[in-house]
Amino acid sequence: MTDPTRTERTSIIPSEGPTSLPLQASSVVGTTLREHVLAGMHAAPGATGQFTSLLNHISLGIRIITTRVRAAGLAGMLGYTGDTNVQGEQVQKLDAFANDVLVNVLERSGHCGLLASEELDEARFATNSGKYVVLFDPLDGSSNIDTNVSIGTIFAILRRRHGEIVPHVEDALQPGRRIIAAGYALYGPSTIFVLSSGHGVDAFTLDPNVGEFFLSHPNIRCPERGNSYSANEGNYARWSKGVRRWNDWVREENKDEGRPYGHRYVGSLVADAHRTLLKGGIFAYPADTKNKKGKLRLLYEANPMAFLFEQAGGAATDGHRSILDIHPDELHQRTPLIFGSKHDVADYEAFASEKRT
Ligand code: AHM
Ligand code: MG
Repeated sequence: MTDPTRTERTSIIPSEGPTSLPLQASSVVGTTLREHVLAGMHAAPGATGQFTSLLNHISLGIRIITTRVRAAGLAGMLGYTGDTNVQGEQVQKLDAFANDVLVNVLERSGHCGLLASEELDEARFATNSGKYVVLFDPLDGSSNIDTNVSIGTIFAILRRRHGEIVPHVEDALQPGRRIIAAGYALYGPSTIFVLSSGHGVDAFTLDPNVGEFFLSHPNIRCPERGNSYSANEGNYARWSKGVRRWNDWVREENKDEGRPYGHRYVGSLVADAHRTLLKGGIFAYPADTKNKKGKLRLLYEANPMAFLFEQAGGAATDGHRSILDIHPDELHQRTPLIFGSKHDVADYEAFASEKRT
């Protein structure tokens, strides 16, 4: 009998030299993240194990952060440190903790040349010989911590640019098209680690008793069209005419076209993204008269999500162009961010550009 949990897919870490590691889709329930990544390494001719090691260190960081998030109310971790981050926001203790954990595991991996975080003003050099760049938001949605709403960690991995002997801060400022792997961890009822190395998207669920991530959602595909939209409609009056028109349109009654769409908005990017990835539909955080460049950050929020959605057959845009095609100018650059089912994103772009009214 055919095992329905098996897939024939083989995912390959992007080519280029001996650092390339195929992530073999040993997609059987019971497969650990570690086994999945290791199988990929064994299938890659000339693989050095560095990428495998880097991913395993990130996974360790996420497991450590999980333990603190789970115990937040008990361990006296709620409340503010009193510091403000580069965005001018108060840093909560868990933000600082998650940042420290990820910086630590990345430095210890020995394979990260440069890292950048939402919680660090500047990019940080890690290991000179490390060929990878890791950009991350250690704990996104942290304003939700006090009310026990799901939060997450988001990351993207790039290679350092060619020809450099030591890392350079500019290594962080590469367009999302050059991402070789990205993922997020969602700290919800369970902790889920969603990962793509450029050939599809897989999700692993943490068994807290075992302390391992097990493959739970192999080869995720985002439906081509959904029936829900996710946006902070409190900003309606600040949106452009085109975006307001899109919002009116998704709420209009049209039985044949499946409208109105349902409204779902957690206000925690990873939670809204995960639902949209699995169920389809659209998430939109457009620019508005208050956040003229958008609110979300390109390098460690928008780009990893865009990479994952494109890998799952979805799309991500700033309203006019693919998020992954944006050439960054600065580390903490913001962007309008819209992602989801490809037809829903195309509809949004048509309204936002006023090609459709
Ligand atoms: P943060 O990086 O400071 O946590 O803010 C990002 C969060 C996202 O998780 C979420 O999508 C968005 O901000 C919600 O913004 P708003 O409260 O304006 O709806
Ligand atoms: Mg964030």
